[in-house]
Amino acid sequence: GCCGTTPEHIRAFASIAGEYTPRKPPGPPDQAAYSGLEPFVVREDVNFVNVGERTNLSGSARFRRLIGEGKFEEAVEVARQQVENGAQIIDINMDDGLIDGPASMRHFLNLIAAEPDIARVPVMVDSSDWDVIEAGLQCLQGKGIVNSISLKEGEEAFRRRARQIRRYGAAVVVMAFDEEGQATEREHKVAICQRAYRILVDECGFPPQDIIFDPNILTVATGMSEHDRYALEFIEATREIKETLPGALVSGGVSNISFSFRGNNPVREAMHSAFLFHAIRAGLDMGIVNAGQLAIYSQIDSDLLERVEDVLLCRKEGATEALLEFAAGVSRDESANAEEVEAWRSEGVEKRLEVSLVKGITAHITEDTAEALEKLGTPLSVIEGPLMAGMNVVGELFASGEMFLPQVVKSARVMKQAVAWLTPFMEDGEGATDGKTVVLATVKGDVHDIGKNIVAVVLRCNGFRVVDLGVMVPCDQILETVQRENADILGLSGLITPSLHEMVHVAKEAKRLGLTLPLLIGGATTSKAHTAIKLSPVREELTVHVRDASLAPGVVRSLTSSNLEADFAVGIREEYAAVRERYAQKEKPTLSKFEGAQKAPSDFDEDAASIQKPSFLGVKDAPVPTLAELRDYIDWTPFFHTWELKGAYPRILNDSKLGEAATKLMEDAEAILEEWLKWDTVGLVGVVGFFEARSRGETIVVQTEQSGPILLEHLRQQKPEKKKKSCCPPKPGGTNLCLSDYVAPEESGLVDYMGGFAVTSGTLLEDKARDAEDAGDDYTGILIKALADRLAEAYAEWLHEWVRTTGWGY
Ligand code: THG
Repeated sequence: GCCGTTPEHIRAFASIAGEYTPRKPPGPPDQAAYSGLEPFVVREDVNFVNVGERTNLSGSARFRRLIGEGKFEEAVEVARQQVENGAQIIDINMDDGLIDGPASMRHFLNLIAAEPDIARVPVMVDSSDWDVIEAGLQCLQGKGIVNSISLKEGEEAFRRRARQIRRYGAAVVVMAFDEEGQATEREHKVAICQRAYRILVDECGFPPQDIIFDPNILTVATGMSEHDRYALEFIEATREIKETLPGALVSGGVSNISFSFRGNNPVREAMHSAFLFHAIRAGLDMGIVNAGQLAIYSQIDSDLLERVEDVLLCRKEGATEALLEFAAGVSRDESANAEEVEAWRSEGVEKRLEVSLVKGITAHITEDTAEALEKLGTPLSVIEGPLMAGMNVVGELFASGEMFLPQVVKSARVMKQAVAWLTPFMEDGEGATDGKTVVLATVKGDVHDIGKNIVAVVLRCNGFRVVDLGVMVPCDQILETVQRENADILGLSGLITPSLHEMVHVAKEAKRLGLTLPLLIGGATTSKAHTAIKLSPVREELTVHVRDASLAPGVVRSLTSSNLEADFAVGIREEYAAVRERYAQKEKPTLSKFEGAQKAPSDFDEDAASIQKPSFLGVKDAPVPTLAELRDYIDWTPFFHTWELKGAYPRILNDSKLGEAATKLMEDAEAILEEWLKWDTVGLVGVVGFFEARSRGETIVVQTEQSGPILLEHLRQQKPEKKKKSCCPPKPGGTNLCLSDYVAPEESGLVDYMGGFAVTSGTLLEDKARDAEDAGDDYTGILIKALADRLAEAYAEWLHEWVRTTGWGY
């Protein structure tokens, strides 16, 4: 041709090239390989892959707090710390009921993508929610891992997810779940993995090395014998999976194994390391672990190791008990033996009073108080001397976090008993303290008072005079009391949202009357933001939000001290001004037009709506469960929150800081429940009703026998279309819903229904609580209320189940 190449040239090239075999283009690597900014190939010589577990909302209290507070930048440091400590992959989990999972996943992944030290490692996107996983996959650079899918919802769903993951080019963790649930035994685990392997490899085109099986690491040493073999079953399943499913990897969440020892890290770390030692020998390739916190197997204390392995390998009868006993010594030095416990009884009377107060022991309080009266001469010198000194110790221990609320309330009980014993010896008028006065009230419309009562007890312990007006207190009564008592501080409490408006009203009235005392705001519905934005601007004087009871004494002391008040006030004013500033600058959501929202298609589908008729119409007394039945429905976590022991039940019982206080509290609660179990009834009462209902636009029209139709009006969502910058397409519909859309519309001609119920556990227990409080035992009074609150919730739960299965039966 044109450049002078002749057929001779071509023949010459061909004869030279003919001596070589053609190059085979490389197929996919047969070793597992992932990547972040850098590739990570799991070569033969990689003994075990560390996956960092801490970037997990339910796996790290710190990470959860940071994400919950929107401090994503700080949360990124958790990821960095995992990588620095040797994580070769990081597992990221944003599953939490209150957090927008996909958005958080996206935001967090985008942030770490900009951090080369972190982004160099591959990411394992961990969620039980497909939307979160997909959001994650769309943000990953390189080749990540999906954690996880399973056969739990059958093969069809499994195949669909697997193919989607394959399209994103990710590897996948497959949990050993199937339609029957979680596999706990070797055979079942292996069978599920084998079935999943065939589907993935034969039908979905997965290379075996992109499959990671997780045969479920489950918690051992729980005290239930069914759990004894969990570690062994995992290890044996791992061995068999590695033998029968070529190319696939095996992984697991290692820290799960030791949940029963939460709070005791030395024991947990020994368990993880010993477990890994055996599991890796059986073929475990990878594990989700707290990177940087693995004990070295050969360095584990041999006594501890022996007991740990007895448990893990199920080597001995009673292994759990033996480890538990040993563990108690590993974490806390509970040196208090019986001799020491009694030793304090031979101390001087002042010291004995202090010990009784600090430990909350009432057994000796009258005899010791009597002795102190004899020694010091007057009741007042006993109260202002050793008793106040003891309470000051309590106050200091509380402030420094060494004592917790239930213990403080118990101390107050001891104090009250001592004072009650001394009162008959006092002259009239004696004992009236010159302490500052705090008026407390739960505002009109609100009946909740457990938290407020705790504040009252805590303030009294700190030497303040408290006038507690109780619940549902009208504004004028509150302000009259403030004037009459010449109060120094007014504290308002509220748990439900309408109380916020009532508080604004009280603040306005206080201003109108020219009352200049500072206002304290507390209770579940209140917040620093609401206080700063809605309440503070009402009056010149200070309004302070108090987040929890333990902070109340400090705030009250600052506000009533001539030394501290000025600085404290300046600090609060600046802080709240900043809150208002931020609020003012926040972008306010724009709403779409109501008419437009109304026109959006409703999801109501006549054919799909299979309307079930309730077993009766009208209102009836609800069935009442026995207390024994109800016990299983109790949600204990909020019970601990009431006492400012913040943590989830049951793990809080083993918490290194709160565990002891929580366990004692639980024992006291159980003792009361045991007592109640002996009664015929605790006074649960409920009513339940079902009614014909139809929807008319945003209105639900409810037919009642007595009073004709009742109209329930509802708001319709007016959310604007999702912003374009989000990387997922907006979901169709779903932004303009109204509660009425869930009831058949009138024009459908169908008859639909609506139900409701109301319950109380308070008809008898309220009196019991008052009896205890009248007897000077606030601790028991608050315990009873906190339990009654749990029983009401449990009854609602129980009744809801009854409605769904029996009363309505849909
Ligand atoms: N398999 C797969 N994925 C998983 C698990 C699994 N993901 C989640 C979990 N299990 C693995 N990750 C963790 C993370 C942390 C803990 C346990 C498992 C843990 N955290 C401390 C605790 O709860 O006591 C947190 C203490 C703190 O707040 O600092 O133990 O099995 N595929």
